[in-house]
Amino acid sequence: AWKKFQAHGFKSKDEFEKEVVRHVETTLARSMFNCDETAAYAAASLAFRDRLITQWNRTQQRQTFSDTKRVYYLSLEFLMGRALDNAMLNVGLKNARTSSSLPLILKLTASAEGLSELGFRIEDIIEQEHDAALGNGGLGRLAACFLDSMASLNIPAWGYGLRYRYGIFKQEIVDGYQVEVPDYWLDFNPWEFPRHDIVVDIQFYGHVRKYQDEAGKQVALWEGGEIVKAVAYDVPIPGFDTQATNNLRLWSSKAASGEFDFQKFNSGDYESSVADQQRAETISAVLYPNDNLDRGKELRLKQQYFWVAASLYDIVRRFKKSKRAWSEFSDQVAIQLNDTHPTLAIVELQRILLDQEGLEWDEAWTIVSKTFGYTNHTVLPEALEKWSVPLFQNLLPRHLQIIYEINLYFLQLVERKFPKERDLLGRVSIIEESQPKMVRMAYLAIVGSHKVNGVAELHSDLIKTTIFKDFVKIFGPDKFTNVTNGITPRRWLHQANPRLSELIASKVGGLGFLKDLTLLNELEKYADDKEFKKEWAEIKYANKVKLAKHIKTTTGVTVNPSALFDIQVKRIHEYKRQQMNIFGVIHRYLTIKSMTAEERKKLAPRVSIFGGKAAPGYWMAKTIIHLINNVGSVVNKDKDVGDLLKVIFLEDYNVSKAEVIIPASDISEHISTAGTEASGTSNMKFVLNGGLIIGTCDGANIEITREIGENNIFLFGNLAEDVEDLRHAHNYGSHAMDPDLGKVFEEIKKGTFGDAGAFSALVGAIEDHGDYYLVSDDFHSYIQTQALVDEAYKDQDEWTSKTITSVARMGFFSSDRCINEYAESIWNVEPLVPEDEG
Ligand code: DL6
Repeated sequence: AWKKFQAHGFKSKDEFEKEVVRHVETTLARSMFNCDETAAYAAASLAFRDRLITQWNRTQQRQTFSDTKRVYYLSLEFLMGRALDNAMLNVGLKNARTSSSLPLILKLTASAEGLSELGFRIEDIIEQEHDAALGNGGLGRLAACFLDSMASLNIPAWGYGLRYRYGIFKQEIVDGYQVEVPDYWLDFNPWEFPRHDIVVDIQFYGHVRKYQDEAGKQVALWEGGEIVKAVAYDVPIPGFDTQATNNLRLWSSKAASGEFDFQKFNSGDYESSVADQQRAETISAVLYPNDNLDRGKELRLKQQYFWVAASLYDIVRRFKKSKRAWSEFSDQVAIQLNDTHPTLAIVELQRILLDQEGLEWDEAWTIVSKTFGYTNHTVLPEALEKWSVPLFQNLLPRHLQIIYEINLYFLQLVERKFPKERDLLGRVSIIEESQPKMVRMAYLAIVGSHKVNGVAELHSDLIKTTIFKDFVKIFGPDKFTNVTNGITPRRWLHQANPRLSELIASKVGGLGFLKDLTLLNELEKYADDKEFKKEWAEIKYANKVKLAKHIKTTTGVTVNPSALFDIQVKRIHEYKRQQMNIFGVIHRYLTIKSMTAEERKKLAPRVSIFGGKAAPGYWMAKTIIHLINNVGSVVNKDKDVGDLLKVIFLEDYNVSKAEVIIPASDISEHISTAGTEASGTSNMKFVLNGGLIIGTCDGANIEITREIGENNIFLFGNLAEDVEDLRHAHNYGSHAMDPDLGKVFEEIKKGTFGDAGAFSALVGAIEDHGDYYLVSDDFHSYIQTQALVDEAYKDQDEWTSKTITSVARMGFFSSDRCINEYAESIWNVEPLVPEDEG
């Protein structure tokens, strides 16, 4: 294995060391004497990057020469996290077959030893890297896991996204409040290659002129307006245990002139001389920080068009090089729309084929609708994108015409199929007849795609029976399918939890499970093995000690690593119900306070850990953060309580922090109102890292239960099918508050956790305004189930067995399985195995 490793990694630690020194001295122009950790990180990354380039070039050439079908994954978010650790894992293992008795952590051989000889610890070097945080939450992280899986499975694929100058903001907690700080992640980024030769002109505004050409054909010409340039930046995506290295292309915006206006500058008009440039650069400046919320801002539509137009230009250019007929386009190209954000790509391809390539409408539309697949990630009405028609008319006049035409043909089809159903036409029209009229992007995505999928079974069923019900009737059920989400075991087990990964490898015949996660089922026979359980529990404890240290350094609070770590980390949102969690914590606090010393002794100590960002304009979510912090500052210094309860809010939750937090959980919370969380993916990460979960019957929790068994999960709460009736009852009948929740509210109102007024809206939403997220309805069952968790945790031996059994049964949740399903049932693409790996 070592020999094979040498083929594409570094031949020895000396070679790696030499490369690092070379980069320090030549690329960074520093001497080894003043090489600090930042410089060592830069040099190590550049050394690994050099290895990636060779493989990346080879993969691209092979894909081009073999003229194979490619997948293009269009996502406005890619939440990549750190790259160096991942590159080391993937490059370091190159060509070493995982099924063989591979040395367990090869990456440490060359890189760790090499760095150590230079005087650095590899962990400290990895810590230097700034997360690439070009996403909000689940949707963006899913895209990153998919890139890893596509490369690892040798699927020819490109990701296309935006190169935001500022990714998601950094969160600081000041006096218990969230404060947003810009994220200057691009200060130094060795993982991208600017492609100054790949520049695309993108047009906005202007008008459409229609005329007849010499052959008498109607032609539409989009004229005038303004041009902005899209510049490509490429990020290599190495596969694991393969040399295949795919590409993520991110577009950056630049003024068409590229320079400021000299005339204005010379006449002293300094400010406006740079205005055009700044306006152009604004397009790719910031990631909109909303998760599951659409705000309909013009700049966001500009971002969307800028990105899809540049990407399609690129895709079409690549196709045209093959000299194939247009009718073969969908044999060569599969485009997946990650939610509705890239839906304009459907319209843009139709425009290119009609206006630039001169195809007839039907011919063009057949190609378009065979090319696209659309993944829906939410049923929340506030997240379903709609754009105002006047906004569209102004920014993209030709696209609006095409949308109207798509809609016309679609409605004619509906009318033919269902001639008596006049209401249906209004319901499914892509144009909503509101004031102003709106373009319904999800409907456009459905009409223009050949497959539509949800991201977990319940979610895929829900979209078919609720928001897209009419479309199932029109197109038939086969157009709608499910692909349950998954996670990459490389990052979310091996990288985040190397000791657990090694222990598993020692029992399941090596690291092969990182490529075929179902091999984990071999572990099940160790669920009652004393020695194995001991090691397993020791690793969990060590991970908790590591998190406890992080908590101490970042919050100053000392937590006991033997306590039950109860974690909820995800975006803060009312539907995810962090408010229910903190109300439960207050209930626990009040219970402890009312207990005798004897009673307290019987309690399992708990640390309740929260983390997550609130969208800056989402006031209620910010109030939840405020309450968590205020409860923490009361509880954590209450001597009556001591170690029995600690409440922690971890600042600035992101991918690299998740890699420390997730392996340390005993229990994690996935407690959304049933029917609201499309899938969730952190639920999978927590279980894969040997934690149990408490959750509602929602999203992928349901399939996790199916796989790991009801005895290994703590489920509670109302079911999705009951939610509508309950809401109706709240609005039209009486809404009796749960008595325990009532006591919690009394305490908040008394001012125990600071100014009660600050939390009146949070409490009022439940007490007086319909309790839309059913917090009161589920509270009793939540508290009772938490009591079961306490009980179960007392039997550490049984708890450990449960976690081992659960991990053994998690094979289904690999993003490799997911990508195989997409490849087979949606994209119709085959892997292209690198030449010497076949
Ligand atoms: O599919 C990835 C992820 C799911 O796991 C989450 O349950 C879901 O909330 C999230 N959806 C969005 C939707 N945003 N938009 N648009 O982020 O997708």
